[in-house]
Amino acid sequence: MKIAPAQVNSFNETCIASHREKFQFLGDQLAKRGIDVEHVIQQIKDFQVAIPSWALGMGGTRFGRFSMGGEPSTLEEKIGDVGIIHALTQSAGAISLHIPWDIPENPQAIKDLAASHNIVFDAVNSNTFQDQPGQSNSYKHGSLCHTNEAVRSLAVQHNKEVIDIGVALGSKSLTVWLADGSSFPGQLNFRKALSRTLDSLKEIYNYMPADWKLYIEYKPYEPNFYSTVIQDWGTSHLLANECGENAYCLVDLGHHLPNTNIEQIVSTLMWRGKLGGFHFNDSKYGDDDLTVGSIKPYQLFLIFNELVYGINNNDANNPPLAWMIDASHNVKDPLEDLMQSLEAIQLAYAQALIVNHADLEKHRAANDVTQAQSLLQDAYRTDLRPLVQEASKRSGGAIDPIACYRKLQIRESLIETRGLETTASGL
Ligand code: PSV
Ligand code: MN
Repeated sequence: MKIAPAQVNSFNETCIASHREKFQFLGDQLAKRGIDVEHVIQQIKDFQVAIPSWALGMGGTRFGRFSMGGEPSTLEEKIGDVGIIHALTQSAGAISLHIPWDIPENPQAIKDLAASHNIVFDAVNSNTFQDQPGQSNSYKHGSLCHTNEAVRSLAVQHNKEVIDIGVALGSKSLTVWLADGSSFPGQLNFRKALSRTLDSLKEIYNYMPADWKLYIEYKPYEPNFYSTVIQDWGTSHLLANECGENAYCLVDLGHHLPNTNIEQIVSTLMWRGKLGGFHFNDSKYGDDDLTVGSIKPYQLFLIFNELVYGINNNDANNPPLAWMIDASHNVKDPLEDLMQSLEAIQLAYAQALIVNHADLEKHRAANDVTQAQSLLQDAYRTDLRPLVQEASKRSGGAIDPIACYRKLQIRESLIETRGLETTASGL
């Protein structure tokens, strides 16, 4: 199903008066603080976040999964769902595919379908953490790090096939996340496992077209619980450096031990020009994959504050970043959940854009800790929702995307066409 611009416009008519009032008031307040409101709106309008093909259905835990109905079961339907989100928000103009969950049978047809929704293909993701039916060798004891050369070459070959699929779709990057590691002390020779992983990654890297980027994710535990081969950003950075200039670190917000200072990691990686992109989500305990901004919105703002600073002070030529949501939806409508995540990302970005870095540096130079802290909190505590809504409206999106989604009864229509008993591929 496709949402027509007229449907969004007529929804906007129902809330335009109260929106105008709030936006006018906020705009005046910000202008008095010397903030270029038009510039901030333009930055928000330009900001696009990719939706992963595996996050459009209900997720689940190892204890169970509760279906929502109307979930997409084919790649075509998944693209249709991203199209719905993009039509309502105008901020999700890309999809990221996980292979082999979503292998396009006819890449050109899939490309055309995506283009009809104004969607492009973001990074392609390989999967060497699950065995596929009929697979010659198992990934049970690792993939790119495996002790057996035959398994390593199977995993390398898979990554090469993923690159081929990406090339056919117009993707320009490959994201590698490895489950490789060990669950018990003694199981793995850390040094040899890392060295084998580097050799495998180099082979994948060398296969990529020259204008592609390799993003290397890290994660401290799960599904292995004693060690992972790429456990942290330092290891990812080491591997990226060894692979070459088109290899970068990818920060998934859920892939850190509790209380890790992620904003500092962002700052360091940008300083070295090695930050490739983000997987956004939120968490209370581990890799919970909750809605972005639902648990630690201040942390999200502090991360964006470092990103904006890094973008504006880009002496290391860090390339433009790849932005993607990597969340799971166990109890909420996935499309609503993704729109909540998008709003949280846009809000944190907008808040970071109104930080006066020149003043912040003055406070830092004077060691005025109180003022430095207050300056950041002041930006964070400014309610910029009307500004984000204005950006959406000006791009042709809904002032309130979730309210519009409900008004248009989209989930009901999806259930009507796809049925109640549906499962989307993914985790
Ligand atoms: C692993 O936890 C991860 O964050 C990686 O990005 C995977 O590719 C993704 O989740 C989906 O399983
Ligand atoms: Mn991830």
